[in-house]
Amino acid sequence: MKPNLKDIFSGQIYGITCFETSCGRGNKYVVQEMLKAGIRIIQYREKFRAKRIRYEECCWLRKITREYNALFIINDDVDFAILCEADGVHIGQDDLSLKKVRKLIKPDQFIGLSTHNPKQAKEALRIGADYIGVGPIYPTQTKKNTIQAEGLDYIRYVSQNIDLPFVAIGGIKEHNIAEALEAGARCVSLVTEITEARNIQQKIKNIQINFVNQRCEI
Ligand code: TZP
Ligand code: MG
Repeated sequence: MKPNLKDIFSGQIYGITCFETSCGRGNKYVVQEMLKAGIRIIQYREKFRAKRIRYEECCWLRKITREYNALFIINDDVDFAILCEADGVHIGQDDLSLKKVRKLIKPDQFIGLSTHNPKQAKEALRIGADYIGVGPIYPTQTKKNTIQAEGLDYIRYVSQNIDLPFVAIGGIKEHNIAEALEAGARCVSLVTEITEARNIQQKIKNIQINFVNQRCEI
């Protein structure tokens, strides 16, 4: 059975690997720090590593995420998602179509789709994405060749109009995450804010306080 993503995404940080910005620390170390600090959604996203290394890392990360009862999602590499038995696969607008990916994966695996504007969000709902990425919210250096930042209005639009779990992403930091939550995000990804942190667990704890504050306001 597919997991209930609406529940799982609620009040959560969505962790993403980025070896390039991890200050020489390996993905295994970085993800372990994320898991120890309580992150329960991990996406493996490596655009510049050799395929064999990516596969080995995915196998290892699948094992450790299971131990922590965390979701494991693989970006782009549908073949790895099948072989490693990831929980889900994340694709972008220019990747293999959602329909084709659906044909390849198991019925209990889910698909996340990156969206950058209301039109793409509506289309994601129509074609049956299980969750969507919403961003970039602010300018970011992490995703190459990405389109212009959409800003908080895009979070507001999705939270009010699109009945799908979503993760807000792009340029979100400890200092501006409150704005994203206030705009309606329940799940947020902060890639470099976490991978570049000297003390990853402490950084995550500082970020998590914002979710607690938000719950108190409700
Ligand atoms: N998708 C949209 S923006 C982005 C991805 C993968 C990168 C976000 O990285 P950062 O460091 O949080 O800006
Ligand atoms: Mg992609």
